[in-house]
Amino acid sequence: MANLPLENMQVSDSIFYGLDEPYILTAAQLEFYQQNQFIKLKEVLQEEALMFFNKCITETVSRLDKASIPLAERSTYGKAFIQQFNLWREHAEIKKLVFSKRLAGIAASLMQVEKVRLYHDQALFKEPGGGITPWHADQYYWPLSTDKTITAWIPLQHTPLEMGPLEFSAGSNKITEGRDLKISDESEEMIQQRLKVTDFRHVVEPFDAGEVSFHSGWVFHRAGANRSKEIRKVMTIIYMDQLMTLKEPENENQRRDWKAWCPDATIGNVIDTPLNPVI
Ligand SMILES: O=C(O)CCC(=O)C(=O)O
Repeated sequence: MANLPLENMQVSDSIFYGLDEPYILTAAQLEFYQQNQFIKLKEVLQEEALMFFNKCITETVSRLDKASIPLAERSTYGKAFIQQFNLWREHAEIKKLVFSKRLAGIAASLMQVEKVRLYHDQALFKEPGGGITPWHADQYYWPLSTDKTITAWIPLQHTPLEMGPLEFSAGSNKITEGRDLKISDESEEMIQQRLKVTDFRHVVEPFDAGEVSFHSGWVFHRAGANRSKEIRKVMTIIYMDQLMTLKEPENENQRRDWKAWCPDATIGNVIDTPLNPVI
């Protein structure tokens, strides 16, 4: 595993202890998640930790990113963000964030499971001028047998509206129409129309530094374009119930995900592989 030089970066040990300190959720917060299938939580990460991981993750994404296609020539999906995966395997410090017991504890409490297992992580960097992330539900991509899945969306800086923070359609996991759509112009249009018909609240808010959101695999979400001059840097960690089993893939994307995130897993069995540790 490469340990990149983090020049001039003095960090106190407290940021690493902080990663494992419990974050106590109130009964009202747990109830909110049950109702809406997403939640935004403030002060999950300290400012110093955020600056440190911003630097580690930025360096790692720059090292791995080979795509140099100009924005204008990319598809809607390609314009939405630069994407790099499983950074925990690339950098020892990033592994500490991905394996944070504080984040995993929140995920387990919200999903009401005893422990969570890692599905994978991904960095999502929306460039200045980068386009929208169309409406979608993540679980369309996942060959996972239950809905006990959750993503921690961790902005690595304060994220005002003009940068394109994550937006949620509160409680929209209740509708099944649109679940079969991959991220595309079609998903943006069809899901937007469907969500308008029902009274789901569309939540569009900035994120403070240190604020983290959690959303379930079937809740619809999107993000606006990045109209700022800065890159919108986000790290995500995708967790599943430790007892999650692999299902027969239902589309090509699920087959691809199986190969990429849990190639040693077998259909019908718990996804207990070296790439999917319990945290
Ligand atoms: O960061 C974005 O623009 C979209 C993120 C997303 O869809 C997700 O984390 O599930």
